[in-house]
Amino acid sequence: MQAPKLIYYLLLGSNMNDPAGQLKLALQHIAALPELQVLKISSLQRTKPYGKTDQDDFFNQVLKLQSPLAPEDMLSTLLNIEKQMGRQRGQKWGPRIIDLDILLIQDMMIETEKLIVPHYDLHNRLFVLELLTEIAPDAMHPKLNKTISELRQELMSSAGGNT
Ligand code: PH2
Ligand code: MG
Ligand code: MG
Repeated sequence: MQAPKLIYYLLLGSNMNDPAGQLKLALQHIAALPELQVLKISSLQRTKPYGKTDQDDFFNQVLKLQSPLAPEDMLSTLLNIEKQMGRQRGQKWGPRIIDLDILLIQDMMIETEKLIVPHYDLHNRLFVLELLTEIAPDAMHPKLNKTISELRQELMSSAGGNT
């Protein structure tokens, strides 16, 4: 029997060595895998560094994928692409050549040592909500019980916005 397919939303990020080029390369890696089917692609945006602000601007993009891979297998597939692209594991918030994060997997809620879904901080990051709103405004955040566009509205009207 074939494994049921899951819908994944991923965040691509880079702020080193031609970040826009790194995102294109990451997308090629993803599209080349037969078990990953790219359904939608957001625009590619230059974003101010969130968190540790004394580093170069990032480029970010969000993808919608369909895949029979289980969440842990998707995670290792993404980590493997990061490794192939030369990612070094340094400081948690430091510059990175590529970061491939799982944002949402349908209405799944996962909290293991390796993986937290929905992404633990997605509702606090305006650049993530802006990009997700382009391709999934009505997707539900299963833990907060709000849609992506509601979360974006909320964050924009809250004091501080992107801080
Ligand atoms: N990723 C981080 C920390 N800060 N800032 C932006 N603009 N984009 C990112 O992808 C990003 C960040 C940790 O993964
Ligand atoms: Mg990240
Ligand atoms: Mg990551």
